[in-house]
Amino acid sequence: MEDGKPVWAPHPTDGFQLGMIVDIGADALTIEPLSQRGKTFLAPINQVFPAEDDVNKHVEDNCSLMYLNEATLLNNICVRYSKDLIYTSVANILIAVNPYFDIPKLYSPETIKSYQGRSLGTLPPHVYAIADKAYRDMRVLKMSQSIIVSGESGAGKTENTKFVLRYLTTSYGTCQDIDERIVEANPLLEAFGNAKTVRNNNSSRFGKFVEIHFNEKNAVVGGFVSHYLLEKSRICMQSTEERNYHIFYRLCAGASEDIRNMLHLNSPDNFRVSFLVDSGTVCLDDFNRMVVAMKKIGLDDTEKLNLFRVVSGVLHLGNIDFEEAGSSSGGCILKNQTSQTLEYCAELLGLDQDDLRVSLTTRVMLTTAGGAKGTVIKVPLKVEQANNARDALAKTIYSRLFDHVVKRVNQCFPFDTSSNFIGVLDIAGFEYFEHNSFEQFCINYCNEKLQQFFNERILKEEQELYQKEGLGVNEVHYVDNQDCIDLVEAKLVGILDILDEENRLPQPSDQHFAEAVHSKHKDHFRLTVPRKSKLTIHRNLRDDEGFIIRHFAGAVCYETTQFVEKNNDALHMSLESLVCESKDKFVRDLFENNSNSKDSKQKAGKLSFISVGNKFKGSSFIRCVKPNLKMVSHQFEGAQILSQLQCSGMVSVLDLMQGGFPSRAPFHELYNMYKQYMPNKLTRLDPRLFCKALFKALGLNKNDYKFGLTRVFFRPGKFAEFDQIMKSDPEHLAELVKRVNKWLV
Ligand code: AD9
Ligand code: MG
Repeated sequence: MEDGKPVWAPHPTDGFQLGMIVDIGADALTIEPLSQRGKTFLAPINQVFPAEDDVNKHVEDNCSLMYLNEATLLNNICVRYSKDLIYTSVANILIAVNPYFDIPKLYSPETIKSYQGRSLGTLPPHVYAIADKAYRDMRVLKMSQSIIVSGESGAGKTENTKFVLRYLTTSYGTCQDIDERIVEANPLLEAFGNAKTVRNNNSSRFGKFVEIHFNEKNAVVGGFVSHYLLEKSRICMQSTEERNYHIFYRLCAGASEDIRNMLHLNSPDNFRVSFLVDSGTVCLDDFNRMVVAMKKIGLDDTEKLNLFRVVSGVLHLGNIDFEEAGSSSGGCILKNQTSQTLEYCAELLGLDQDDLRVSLTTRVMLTTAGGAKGTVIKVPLKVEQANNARDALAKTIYSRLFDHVVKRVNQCFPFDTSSNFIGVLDIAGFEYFEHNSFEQFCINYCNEKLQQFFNERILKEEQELYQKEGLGVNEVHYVDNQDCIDLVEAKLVGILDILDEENRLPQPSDQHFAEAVHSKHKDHFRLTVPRKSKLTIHRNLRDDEGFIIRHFAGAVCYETTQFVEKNNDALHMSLESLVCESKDKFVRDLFENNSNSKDSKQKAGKLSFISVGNKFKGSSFIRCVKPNLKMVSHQFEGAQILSQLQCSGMVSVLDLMQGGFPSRAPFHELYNMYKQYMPNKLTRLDPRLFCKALFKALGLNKNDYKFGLTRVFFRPGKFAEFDQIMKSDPEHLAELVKRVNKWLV
């Protein structure tokens, strides 16, 4: 950064603002904003970045900017977004800003055609360019590929995933039917796995990995979907202005009268406030769209009714309420004994009414007391315990149903053999809210693993590019996050194992768990006690109420209340055997493979595909960005976009790239940029020689740049320095030309 040149300095809402450095202190700079001359403010040195000469210029790949830093990245994305150019790349990583409106022709069949077979970088950045790269790499390298789509809720992950799937199936599919099914599986999965939240009206509450399989001729033969971490708590409780899974409302509003009578459904308003709060408006079209999708993927009426029946059963289950029994037993009974709720619920789930009532209000225990070892006794449950039992049952049934939907979807695009596949991962990005619980802990752990994968890949790609271009540079240094991953997943001492251990205690408690975490990791760099920490703004928690983890994307304070319960979502014995012995075969089958995984690492969504990461030769990354919280078009909220770039690891990737040669310019571009300043003799050379001669004459420091086969690579900031020399005063330039001439002789 030099005197008299504008810099990017922090701005509370825009992220960055242009300003001039007017004074340099020990660790802060005094900045005068360009927009408010005469006023100054202080900014930490590490948050002030050099700006490009022309801040209105935009580039398709951020690496062709003279300065690659978080401020120029944000500005470039902003300038492009204002022109409805939502895709931008940073080397091979695609950044996608959600436009919140349909940009004409952006996804048209013509656009699809235009990207087929074209190398990355030859056309403007697009999700199709990434999809085609994956396809071509798969074909050439004969290796499966993955595309990892991430971003916060509402950033456009699911939409971009769908564009990738549609692109691949329409471009490289053969059999109409399978292609259509792969695309049509989405409305069905979304009906059962998506819900309206404050962040997104159609928020996916599960992660998925969709594989498109190809035969040896590289044509689509089938697909496979894996899912992770369905949010179960939503089934029984939703935050204000949020809703339960779409299917509940659609079924109540859209099903024919016959079906509604059969399932004893009236309107969503008749259901328990805590299961279906805010019924909102339900569009009939949504139901019809879902039914069409079911038909297209081959579900017959029986199967459809099976799904509807269980959903209704869960709804009626939610209507069951308890009150104190009023006897000395301390137990509870069903409220409103006259209502038919219990009857309906039992009927729909194929259970015996009395068995269901007993199982909800008592639990079976084996006593070991008084020598009468192994005696079975029925312990009455308190109201709260019965509520918990009911909720646990609802959650278990619904999540089993969701497993079934995914399994069923997979049956509709089967394949016998496949040579390779392209997998697309659509999973929630790094999250931190005012209150963070077990769900955020699991998501962030996943993201921590993904970040490691991301870093390793990008690092590798950088190194491969350097190698391909013959740079003779192999090392790029960066900070890795293995210590954070270990903190969570290490054997015995990792937080997940500590939690499992807690679950095995006779009287597990959240407090004891939190204390155990702190005592096992007293001086861990990544872990802090909430009370003492200056790391983040959070509620005042005691050590036994939570912990703070310093993630790659920032510090998050987790409140540990309910960690134990959420980790152990097993049903109590009597409920478990009740549903396993349902008279309804469909319900029974849902519980067939009853290997309810007790391993928290699996539950936390340890992404199996990462563990088999070596199977993939290549991975592409799409980082989705949400432009504003209002979910409207044409509004760019810089500061919160900057924070998303940090959370998605983009900023740390910029840091990683700074360890190498982040700015690149092809020879012909440099030639075109500077030929006007150079003598004719030089411009007659081909672009590569032109550049060689020029750099030689300038006497640039050899460590600052490298010549590759097709382009020049610059150390951070050196491209701009070079540019400045080239555009310096005429006297200097004349001197330069003389030197070039001398060198050419
Ligand atoms: V969540 O983590 O599942 O809550 P996503 O998946 O990141 O979230 P989603 O893809 O569902 O977000 O996008 C949210 C909404 O933004 C969509 O329903 C569309 O209305 C809108 N959207 C997203 N991408 C595009 C786009 N490329 N063009 C137009 C878009 N609209
Ligand atoms: Mg989604």
